[in-house]
Order: sequence, then C-alpha cells, then structure tokens
Amino acid sequence: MPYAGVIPRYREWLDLPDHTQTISLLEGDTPLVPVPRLAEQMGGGFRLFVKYEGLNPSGSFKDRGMTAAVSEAVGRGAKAVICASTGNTAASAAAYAARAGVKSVVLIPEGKVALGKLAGALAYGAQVVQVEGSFDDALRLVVEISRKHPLALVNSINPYRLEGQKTAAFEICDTLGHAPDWLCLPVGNAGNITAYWMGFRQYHEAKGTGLPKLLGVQAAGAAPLVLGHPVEHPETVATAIRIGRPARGEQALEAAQQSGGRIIAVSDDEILAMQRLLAEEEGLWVEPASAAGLAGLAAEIRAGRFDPKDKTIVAVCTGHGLKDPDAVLRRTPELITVPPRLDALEAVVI
Ligand code: AN7
Repeated sequence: MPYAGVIPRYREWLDLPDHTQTISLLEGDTPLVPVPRLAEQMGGGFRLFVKYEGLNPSGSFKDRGMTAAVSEAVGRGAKAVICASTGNTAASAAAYAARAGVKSVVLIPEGKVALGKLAGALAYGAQVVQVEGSFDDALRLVVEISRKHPLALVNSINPYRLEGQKTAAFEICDTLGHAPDWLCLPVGNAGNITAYWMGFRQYHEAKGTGLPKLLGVQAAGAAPLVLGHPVEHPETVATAIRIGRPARGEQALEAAQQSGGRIIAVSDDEILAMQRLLAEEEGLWVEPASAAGLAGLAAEIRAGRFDPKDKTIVAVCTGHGLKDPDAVLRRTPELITVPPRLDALEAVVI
C-alpha cells in the first residue's frame, strides 16, 4: 500500500472518534538522519540522530497533530478552525483547512512571527489576525471565542493534536527497532514533549520497545518550566518557543520527571551557534527553535551533567530553516558582487 499519512499508518494506535474523516497531506514518515560529525563535535562515543520534522508538508512537526485535529473536526461537521500560534501551528492549520475545504483563522503575536510561517499561513488562505500581545494572550482569546462560536480549536489543548503528534515516537521506535536512550527536543507550549511521552509509553506497553529519558529544552528568555512560574514577557530569537504560559506545562514536567530526564534552558547564543553548526557540519538547516534540543544536549555534555557514552540519542528538529530566513540573513555579512569577468571572479574565489 502506498504511504498515506500518519492516520492510516498508525490508525489502531490512535484514540480518534469513529466520525474522523481523514484529511491528509501525507505528513510524517520523516527521516531519522545520523549526524556523526555533530556527535564528534560534542565529544563523540555515542550515536546521534536528528528526527528531521521540518520535512513535513507545511515545514514543521505540527502537521502530525494537525491532520488528526482537522480530521476529527471536519468529521463532526466543523466549517472553520481557529488557533493561536507562534507561526508553525498557523501554517499547518491553514494547510489542512485548505485541504479540507474549510475556513481557517489564525491569531499570531504582532511582529513576532518568522517570515516563512506568516507567508505560509497567507499562502494557504488563512484569515490572519495579529494580536497586540504575546502568544499567551492569543491563546486565551481563541479559547474564549471557540467556546462562544462554532470554531473548532486546533491548538494542542485539543486532545486529537496529541494523538497525531505521538506518531513521531512510533516512527522513531520503528526505525531504530527500540526507543532511544535519550530524546532531546525544544519545549514551547509543551504539546510535543507530552505527545512523545504518550507515544513512547504506549509502544513500550504493547511492544516492549523501552523508554527514553526526555531532555526538554526551553529558551532562557522564555523558560517558565525551568523557573517554575509563568513568564509575563517572554523573549527569544527562537520565536517559535516564545511562550510564557505553556498550556501543557504540568504534563511536560511530569513526562520529563517520569522518564528520568529533565527540562533545562539554553541561551539564544547557544541556540544560534547550534543552528549554524548543524547546517555547516551536517547540511541540515533548521529554524532556531529546532536547534534548542541539540543545544541543550551539548550544554549538558559540556557541563559534565550527562554522560553520552555508548548511548543512542535522538534530537527532534521541529521546523525547517526556510521558516525563518531572517535568522541567518541577520548574521550574514554583505554579499560579494563581481562584474561578469573571469579575472574578477578569480580574485575573490581562488
Ligand atoms: C519549530 O506554532 O507553539 O512545545 O504556535 O514551532 O509542542 O509547543 C510552535 C512550537 C518547537 C514547541 N519547535 O513545541 C506554534 C507553536 C518549533 C515550534 C515548538 C514549536 P510545543
């Protein structure tokens, strides 16, 4: 059977109602890319893989959960979906709504969404509304309006989002034949880490695939789960995870703790350095937030808080680098321009 997306692939593992009517863009089935040169840079002696979620149809991991949420909503007759978003959820919701032929409304924090995400949401035909405030303000608003009006909420408060999202854990186990020792990933609204833990536990109970320890990584300027309290004015270059009140924060902390792992924070400089290293050493360009998991791993190894020896470690890279071209262009010196002559080209290249 040709590949048909995460719902058909894992249907019997997903708790979705019978009315679910699959809306798919053939999401999932993303590569687990070995990154041995990066592992060497971190000291070596372990196996490191990137789960390259930026290769999903709308360019981020959100498509796994979105196929499930939109399929459920459309199956019960919803004519419109709504979400708040730092960008990737917006693009994903807009894409799946377009595929389903329903309306999408996306609320984004004014001026704080990376270009590729905003353009994506517009391209797929969403109604984009900027909110004078943070993601957290936008999320509060969509919860309120979806209680009053027939707009299906497709943020990860929606349980079906997690059902679809957990398929990433299944894929990793199916590819490796077992769970990794550690899973490192960025944490924003905390739906992803919660879903991974659900998925790994479910597979382990059924198949004995083992359980990973979870290393969740926040940006230092938006680290409510590390600080232990909400952050009123979150700030980070990794705008995807610029979130001060994670909707699934409690569950994320519980998942990290149950797994024997932890949630830590890294600086923006560490995030950007890792984004660059991954692109320049391994040819994988991811958006800044997506480099946070690896940046956290590197920091833990450097500080001697984590011995990676002989371990199998998977880092989830959640969004494609094309989502946020500005993050690279900002640090790029002026481009070299030459007249169309060989000697001029030789003068700069040779
Ligand atoms: C690239 O799109 O919250 O911890 O509104 O875009 O499950 O929230 C995005 C989050 C990591 C964090 N990496 O995942 C949104 C949004 C990227 C992201 C996260 C996001 P969660």
